[in-house]
Amino acid sequence: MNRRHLLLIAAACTLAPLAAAAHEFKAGDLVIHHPWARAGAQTRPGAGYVVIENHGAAADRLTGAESRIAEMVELHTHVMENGVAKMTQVEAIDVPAGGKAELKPHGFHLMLMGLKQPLAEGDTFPVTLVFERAGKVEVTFVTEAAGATESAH
Ligand SMILES: [Cu+2]
Repeated sequence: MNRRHLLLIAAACTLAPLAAAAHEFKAGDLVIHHPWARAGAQTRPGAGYVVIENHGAAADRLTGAESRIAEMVELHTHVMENGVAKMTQVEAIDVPAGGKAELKPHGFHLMLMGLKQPLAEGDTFPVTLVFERAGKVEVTFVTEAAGATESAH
């Protein structure tokens, strides 16, 4: 992460250490809203969701992510195959100029592979999002209830 992003995040971060509290992060033209994950066992991959707005005139792309709580973080989407919804890995998720990328249940998501700890409701953990233009942006995910299909936020 470069110095400019660090300063912007420090200035913009209104993170409250409460589950489901609204929080957002800014990096250049991007505003990253309420990163959250669904609670679950350590033995299964975890899913992470976030909305990324692009207020700039240039398109960006989310090309990867990493977190110290997972061996690997993949970008996934759902596709229908013979009438069955399946997850599949994607190389990048577009964040169009003046638009947004929505990572949400049944759509694009981060898949936290090889969890080093269970995802417990109320916990927070850091994830570094990697963008083609904006570079690396560290955000804090909040873990919400196992049955959550939408963020409580
Ligand atoms: Cu997945």
